[in-house]
This record gives sequence, structure tokens and C-alpha cells, in this order.
Amino acid sequence: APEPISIGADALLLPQFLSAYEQQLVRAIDTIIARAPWRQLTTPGGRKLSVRTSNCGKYGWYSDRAGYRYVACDPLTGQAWPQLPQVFVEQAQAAAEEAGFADFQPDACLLNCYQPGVKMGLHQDCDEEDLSAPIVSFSLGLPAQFLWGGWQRSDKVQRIRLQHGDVVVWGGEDRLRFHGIAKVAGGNHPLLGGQRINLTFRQAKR
Ligand code: MD5
Ligand code: FE
Repeated sequence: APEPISIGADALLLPQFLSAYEQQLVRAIDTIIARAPWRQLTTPGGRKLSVRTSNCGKYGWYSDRAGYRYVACDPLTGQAWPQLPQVFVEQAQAAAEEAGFADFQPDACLLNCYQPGVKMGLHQDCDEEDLSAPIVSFSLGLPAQFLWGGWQRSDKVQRIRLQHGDVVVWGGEDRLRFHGIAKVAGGNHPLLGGQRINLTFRQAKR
């Protein structure tokens, strides 16, 4: 596999880290989505997110008029979120370790589905209790431009292409940087068709 690429003091891109696991990962995603279907969440301000989301793990990230938070049950079904598949945990931990974060114990995985034209605006991930734990993200399907900002919304943004099979690990001083995804371009991925799926592994609770 290609060499890891440092994109910040504590942020590492692992190109094609998931290449050997792509089919297993896609099967696991299908199983999750059968039980916890994609949906478009509402922001506290009453707007709809354009990205479709789901979750697996002990907690799932959720948003509605009441705010952003982690919840143990899927409000759509009333059921617990599907468990984290073993291949998710193994690869998320292996990636974290490669980036120098020993003992990463994710208790939440947010799944994001982007269709062409969908984007994610600049934001910080700060709904987790222990900000010393890293976040690990898996990119699958269509490529996207990751927008990598600074610690203030107005800071200059760098564009980094994320492709199918790439993993990024964010921790330490890079954990609270503003980031987003530029509008995804159309295309047809051999395994996932016209979509990009991103998984982010988090430690939501202490
Ligand atoms: C995505 N997801 O590709 C993006 C980027 C999200 C989210 O931003 O919150 O679901 S994955 C990049 C990411 C995730 C979490 C933290 C940081 C970057 N970071 O600290 O820079 O769907
Ligand atoms: Fe984020």
C-alpha cells in the first residue's frame, strides 16, 4: 500500500488502507442499513442535512429540533443501533494504531451517504465527551474533496482528495479543526455505484 501521508501534526491519511476489505465492508454496511435505514436528519435550526446518515455501535449521532447528541436507540425504529461489525472495529483500531493512537475503543460509528451534488459544510466535531480520543474515517465509493480548515471557521481551507479505500485518523491538536466535504461529483463506482459512503468511528462517551 502507498505510504501514509501526514496532513497535520496529529492527522494521518492512509491511502488504500481498506483495499483488502472492501467487499466485507460493503456487505456489513448493507446489513446495517437493512436495520437502520438511511435518513436525512433535521438540524436544531430546522434545516434538513443533505447527506443521508445512519449509525452502528453503542451510540449513534443524531440531530433534530432538540439538538445534536449521541443516542443509544434509533429514534426511527425505537431499536438499539446495529452492533459494530468486527471488520469495522479491527480496521479502525489498526488504522488508529498506525497513527500512534494505541487502544482506540470506538463506541459509535456514523455512516454518511453522499450522492452527487451532496456536500457537508464546514463544522467541528465536538459532541464527544472525551476529545483526547481520535476519530477514524473510512471513505468508500465515489471520490470526494475533503475540506481541511483550521481552528477558526474563517481559516484558510486546504482540499484533499479522498478515494475509495482511504482512511484518515484525526487526533490531538487536529481533533477540533473545521472540516467538510465539497459537493460530490457524479460518477459510477464499480462496487457502490453513484454514491460515496463515509464511516466515522468515534468514542462518544467516557
Ligand atoms: C465525511 N464526515 O467524509 C466527513 C469527513 C462527519 C464528517 O465530517 O462529521 O461525519 S470525515 C472527516 C472528519 C471526521 C471527524 C473529525 C474530523 C474529520 N476532524 O477532526 O477533522 O463524511
Ligand atoms: Fe465531521
